[in-house]
Amino acid sequence: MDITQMDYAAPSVSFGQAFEYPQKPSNRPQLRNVTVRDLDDLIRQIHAAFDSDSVDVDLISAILAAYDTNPAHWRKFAKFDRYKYTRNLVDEGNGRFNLMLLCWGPSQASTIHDHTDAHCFMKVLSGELEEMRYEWPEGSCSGEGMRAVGRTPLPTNGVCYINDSLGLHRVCNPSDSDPAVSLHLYCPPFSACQVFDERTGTPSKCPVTFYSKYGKRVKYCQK
Ligand code: 2CO
Ligand code: FE2
Repeated sequence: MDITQMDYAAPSVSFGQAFEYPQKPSNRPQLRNVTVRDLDDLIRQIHAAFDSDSVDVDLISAILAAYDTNPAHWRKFAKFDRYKYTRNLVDEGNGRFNLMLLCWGPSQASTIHDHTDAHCFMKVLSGELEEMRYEWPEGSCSGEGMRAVGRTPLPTNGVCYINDSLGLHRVCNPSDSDPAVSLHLYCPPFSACQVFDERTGTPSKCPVTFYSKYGKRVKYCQK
């Protein structure tokens, strides 16, 4: 049996003093009983969860779900723009993942996009978001409209996961008065993705840029 698949929980029957439980050979957190104190603890636990060759989607989702949002933890990263939602880098995950805050003004929305073969986890930290899922368009320029396959409201503290095999999505802040903030983890990091025209399904490439890094506004030079 693969040792990484063993169950490390205490057995329900007692074997007496002599029995020793098998020890997990890493600092990786366990799926059961995940508790998260604050954003620093969340980041520490996510790093520990990535201390492995594989990505454990259930474990990362459980760690994100266990964090009870508190603006005092993440306010310094939350920067809004009046015209477009922003990406604000929080942690570069030793090159394995990017963790960022996305700040959504009232009614701001993404385009329909893919995730460049990466895992995408998101957790709502403030306000509410809505995810609309789509099928991949048939052929690259089918001329057919995009097919929506699900709409999921994401309340504060809600967690959601997507990758390209599950489809495409558009995320929006459905409120026309309140802002929203979400925490996103992309593994591996990517600097461009495909966006899709909802009417035709036509894809185009779009850069994935940061509005701020570690709380400091990034200035991009205009050529
Ligand atoms: N992936 C989008 C972006 O980084 C946000 S939607 O949630 O994955 O712009
Ligand atoms: Fe996305």
